[in-house]
Formats: sequence, structure tokens, C-alpha cells
Amino acid sequence: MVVVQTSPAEAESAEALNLDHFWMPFTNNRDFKANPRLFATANGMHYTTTDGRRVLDATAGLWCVNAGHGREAISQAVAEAISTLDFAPTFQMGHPLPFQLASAVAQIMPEGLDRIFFTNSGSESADTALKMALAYHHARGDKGRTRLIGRQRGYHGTNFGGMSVGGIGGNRARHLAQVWGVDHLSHTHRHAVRFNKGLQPSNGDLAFELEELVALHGAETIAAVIVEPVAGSTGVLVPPQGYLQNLRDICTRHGILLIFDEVITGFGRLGTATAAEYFGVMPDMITMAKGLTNGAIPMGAVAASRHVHDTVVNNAPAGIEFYHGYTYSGHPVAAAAGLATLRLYHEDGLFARAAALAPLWEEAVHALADCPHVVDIRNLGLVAGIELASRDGAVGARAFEVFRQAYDAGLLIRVTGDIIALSPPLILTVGHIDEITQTLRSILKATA
Ligand code: PXG
Ligand code: PLP
Repeated sequence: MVVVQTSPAEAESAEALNLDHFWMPFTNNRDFKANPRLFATANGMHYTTTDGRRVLDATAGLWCVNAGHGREAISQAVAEAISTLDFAPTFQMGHPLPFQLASAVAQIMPEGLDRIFFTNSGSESADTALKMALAYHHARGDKGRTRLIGRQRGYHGTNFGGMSVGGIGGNRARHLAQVWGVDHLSHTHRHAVRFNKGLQPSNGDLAFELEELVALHGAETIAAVIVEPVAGSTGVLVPPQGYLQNLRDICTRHGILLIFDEVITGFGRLGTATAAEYFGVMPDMITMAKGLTNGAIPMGAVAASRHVHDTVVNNAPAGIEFYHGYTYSGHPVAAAAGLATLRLYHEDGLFARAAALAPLWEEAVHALADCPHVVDIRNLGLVAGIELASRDGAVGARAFEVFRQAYDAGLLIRVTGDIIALSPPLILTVGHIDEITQTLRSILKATA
């Protein structure tokens, strides 16, 4: 007979917990299970570990808890929703919450990007947007437009579409079957530009690579270009000034749809609701997830322009217009979490708060430039990337050691390769900024 462990109390200590069965995502499973790091509770800017230590969250969980942890307005909305309507289908049926949330999301999207399709994650949002682009061209009778263009060092989640347009060799190489007809732009990182504050200096030529791909493949074969306005997962790669507008212009000229993947940049990370607003560049679609529900319940969405929506919907013969969706698209509990989250962002003025803190954040993180091993620092909004020199033959080892030491010292950071990525909840104070940078400084000083 299988005895199911049900009491949270039994699971409190790492020693009492069986770690074998959970095959952990993007984790060094063998190392983790030998040295587990377990959070038990979270509130405000802090986690508490199962052994009772407080850890300052400098990463908003995984870039998602923008309003800080343990927000009662969200947990109350979730509790109410789950006890009122646990589930209702959204295929040929409906219920009010996703309509309400779609209207609330539409209000903070750029003008005209107000047709909202719900998913359960950023990965699903990326695949949904790519399929919308294909459906759009198909609906217009432009059926040869099937090519999808991503960017090197781009991350669009781990489903087949997002992985294929993504530009992370390690994520792709092990899963050889790829979506057909994908190509990639170069990433925007220039090694010669170091310790640059904010946007990189203009390098307008970079976007013109898209013209070269158009020349190579023919515009009539290209459906869409998908980019992160600021690349997050691969180490905070900030674009050059003018780059996104140039991409927009080239896409418009050639009838190619432009998708901004705002899973990280959305919901105040840059001090605005979207990076599209921050940069003043209008894509045809925006993908989002993470901050949409403050991380509390899984949910993602795609905001499509009315033009894309109307083209797909109005040109379709009678019947279902877009053959796509998830059982949980517009789930009542997630939608309730989303509504409560957007209300909190608004009531607490959190996007403006992020914008106001960004200059202090920039100064504080760039002050780490004189620390040992630091070879570059990049920032925008409340995001920073601190790149360390790699040890010979051991890329990532130094940053991972810093990550572990930070955790032991009560600070949660993210590392990718030898880059430290910081993306704190937008509720942080100047005191928290000091704590983050001082802890990092003392760890870097002591790191070999
Ligand atoms: N697009 C972008 C731009 C992302 O950053 C996804 C899609 C996929 O979202 P889901 O919800 O399917 O994971 C992401 C996710 C990190 C890290 O540490 C980043 C992500 C996820 C987990 C860790 O950089 N980004
Ligand atoms: N696999 C099977 C066998 C299913 O029946 C379904 C949904 O009905 C799915 C996958 C897709 O699941 P979801 O809609 O949660 O993405």
C-alpha cells in the first residue's frame, strides 16, 4: 500500500522529505538533492527557508512576483473564486472572469492591442502567438508565409515553437526535432560595450540583418519575427537605441508580423506596463505571463492587435475561427488572481514606483563594477545583469558558487552561465537595494 504524505508539518524539514520523485525543471537534480534549498513561506520581499532563515528575494521568484509575496488581495480573490466556480469550460461556453480580465489587460496594453487570448504560461503564450501569426497569413490567403524568425540568445519558453525560435544552443541541441523553417537574427549584445548604463548606444545596423534575412528567404515566406524587447534569461541583454523601431519598420515594409515576448518585461519591470510602451514601439502581438498573476496562479496571455484578430476571425468561414486553445484558457481561479493583481499594481502605483527607483537601482548595481571578477554590468528598469569572468574550462562555476553563497547569506539571486541576473519585486526599498549590493560585494570579494 502507498502511504501518501499529507501533513505539511511532516514535510517541514528537508531531512523528512523524500526528494526522489520530483524530477525538477532546469535543475542540477543530483546536486540539488544532495544539498537541497527549500523555501517554506514568503511575505513581502522575503522568503523563509524550511530551516527558518529569511532570504531576501532579489529575483521576484522567477521574475514574476512583481507586487511582492503574500499579497492578501490576491489570495482572497483566489479563495473566493475557487469556492464560487472551481472550473468552467471556455470552449463554446464562458463565465465572466476571463472577459473582465481581458478588458483589464486591454486597458494597459498599447492602444489597439486589445484582443486577449489566455494561456497558462509564457511557453504557451509564445506558441500561441506564433500560431496566430500563421493563422493571420493563412486567413489573408498569403499561405506561403510560414517562416518564423527568432533571435540568438532569445528565450521563448520550452515548447516546440518557442524552443525553435529561441536562440539558446543548450536548449535546442538536445531536442533535435525543431519546427521547420526557422531562422535567427543575431543577439544584441556587443562585447565591446561594457558597463553601459541603460540602452546601448545606437547600433542601427543590427536590425538591418532582418533585411538580409528577407533578401535570403523572400518576404513572401516570412510570417513573423519574435524578440524579447530586453533579453532576460540569457543574461539581461539590453538592445541598442533605435533597434526595436528599426525592426518594426522593416517588418511593416515587408508585411511581417512583429511579436514582442514580454513575459519578463511586462507588468512594470521597466517602469511601464509593457516594454512596447517604454520604447514607444508597437508590435502586432505581445506575449505575457509571470507578472500577470504576480506568480500566484499559473497564467499567460497573448495580446493581439485588432487587425490580427479581425483578419483571423472575420475571414473564417462560419464555425470556430482559430483552432487553438487550452483546457485552462481563462481559468476562473487564474483570472481572479489576474484581476486582483492588476488592481494591486494600479492601487499601489507599482509601475511608477519601479520607474522612480530605476535611476537609484542603476547607480547601485553599477557601483559593483570594481568588485573582483566583474567584467560587465547591464541594466534597464528594475533589471540588472552582472557578468563575471569565467573560470578556465568551467563556465558558470564561479556564478553558481556566488549563487550558493548568496543563498547561505540570505539573498536569492539568479545565475545563467556566469551572469548574475537581478529582478527584484517592484515594492523594494532603497534599504533592500543596499542590502542586495552589499551582500553581493562581500561575496564577490571572498570568491576565488
Ligand atoms: N518568454 C520569455 C521572454 C521568458 O522569459 C518564457 C517565455 C516562458 O515562460 P514559462 O512561464 O513557460 O516559463 C519566459 C520564462 C530565468 C528564468 O531565470 C526565466 C524564465 C523562466 C524561468 C527562469 O531567467 N522565463
Ligand atoms: N492530451 C490529451 C490526451 C488531452 O485530452 C488534452 C486536452 O483535452 C491535452 C493533451 C491538452 O491539455 P490542455 O488543454 O490542458 O493543454
